[in-house]
Amino acid sequence: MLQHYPFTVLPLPYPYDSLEPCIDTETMYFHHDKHLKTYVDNLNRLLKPWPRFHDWTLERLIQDSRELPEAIREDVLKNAGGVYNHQLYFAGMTPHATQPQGRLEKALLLDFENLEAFYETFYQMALKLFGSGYLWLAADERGKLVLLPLPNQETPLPKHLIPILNLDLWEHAYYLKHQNRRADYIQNWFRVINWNEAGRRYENALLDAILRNGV
Ligand code: MN3
Repeated sequence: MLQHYPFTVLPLPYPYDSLEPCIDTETMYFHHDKHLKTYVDNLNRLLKPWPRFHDWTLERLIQDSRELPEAIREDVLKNAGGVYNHQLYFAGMTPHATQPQGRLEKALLLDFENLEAFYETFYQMALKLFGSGYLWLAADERGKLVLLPLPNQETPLPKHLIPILNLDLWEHAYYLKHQNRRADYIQNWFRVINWNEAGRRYENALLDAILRNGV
């Protein structure tokens, strides 16, 4: 994600209705065209009077937020997080059935024993997350996987963790179809995870670790 100001709403990588019946068309439309767009518009509005940040990527705005003027720091962080997290969430789903493969599959088996245990741990943590936020699958600097609940639009980046996959647990992500039944939403999301995209992100995380630490 090397975009910078002015940020745009990236189109969904699949049709709005293609995740049915797991995620309904109306939710996808509102979530992508309204919720994400609001974060994009807010971020552009905040950055407009500050040309020296116009070549900053989303990652940099989040990671180096301490360098931002205090007047806009918190709001930029919130809205850059909102854009970053939603782009990851939408890219992390697909209408095509996928399974963890390659190095990511090996890492999941190493850290969770088997895939069922991974899904069960993820499920329990996603159920428990209080209020609005995301549950993250992320990799640390040595490639070890961690599950991390974060509130609101926080991201794992400031913790030196590389995001692999995230589940949006704000009610707007599921309320229209599932109302208060978060458990059903989590189970349905499991069926549309884009493991190819997650695997690609994990490979890149490992590559970054090698480049950083030397072979
Ligand atoms: Mn959302």
